Amino acid sequence: MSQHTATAPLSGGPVLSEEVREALTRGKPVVALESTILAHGLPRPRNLAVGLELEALVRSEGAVPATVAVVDGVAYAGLDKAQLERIAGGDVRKLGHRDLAPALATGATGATTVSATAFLAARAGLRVFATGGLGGVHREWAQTQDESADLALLARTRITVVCAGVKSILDVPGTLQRLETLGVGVLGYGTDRFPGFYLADSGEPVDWTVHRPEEVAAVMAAQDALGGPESALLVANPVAEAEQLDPELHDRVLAEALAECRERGITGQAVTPFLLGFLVRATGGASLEANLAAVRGNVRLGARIAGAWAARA
Ligand code: PSU
Ligand code: MN
Repeated sequence: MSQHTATAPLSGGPVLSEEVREALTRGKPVVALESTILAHGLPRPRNLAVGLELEALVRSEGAVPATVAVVDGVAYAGLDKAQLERIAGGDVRKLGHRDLAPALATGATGATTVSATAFLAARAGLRVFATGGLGGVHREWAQTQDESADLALLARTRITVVCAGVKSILDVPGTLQRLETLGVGVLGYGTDRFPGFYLADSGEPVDWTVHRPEEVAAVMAAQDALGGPESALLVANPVAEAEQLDPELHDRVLAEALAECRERGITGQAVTPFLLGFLVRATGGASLEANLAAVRGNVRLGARIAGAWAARA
């Protein structure tokens, strides 16, 4: 039996790889992984290597990876190598959850953002999802009203998202406020500070701190016991200080990136990839290394949380 034979979903959710389906049937830990970070957040060809590395990292922690994407109009949780290559190969769309229906109907191929990944993963019955940094409220919000669809979707999706906070290109206090308004729970993992994506500390506090995967699983169980609303749980896991981007370099280059974005009139879905790409170039790749360190840490922790969650069942 090949681990990459896709299986039709039971109830209209994404098509599962054989490996994911079997893990779900047996109550084994599974971690959903996002594909926009690969297709639109990381430069080629490194992105394909990273995609494979993240899947291997999940396996090394005893869990099964389920990378989510849409290929030729079909949504998948768990990609084979050829599908991952398609997503990493470039020229694929960026799909938020609102884009899923048109993508399916037109046979499009696209990478899923946090909102689309969380939606599809939850439909597949997955409970843990690891990514880099969430989308959120952009700094020019008062003019553009640009707030990522990630936030509203997470307010009504029962999934645990391990992230290094929200991308520091955003209005971090504004995003935290929106998460509070939307009723999305936030746990600091081993910290009482909200992480700053490339930085270990965004400068903002978090209200709740946990130190072990079992504690996260206990919070997830308590969410279910409460019975609603069906909101997500964010586990905010900081990048190690030794691996973070130099905070001074970060602040300087970010100011340049935001100015350039404004000058060029870049808006909508293009804003986040532009800013991330600008930072990579302007830091000589240092932001990329910090980004990858954060993602690796989140994927590892996601696998451990999935393990603790599976152990409760
Ligand atoms: N974090 C990264 N790289 C990324 C993203 C997050 O390290 O590319 C993506 C995620 O998929 C997130 C999206 O959902 O950016 C947010 O984009 P927008 O602001 O257009 O909603
Ligand atoms: Mn946006």
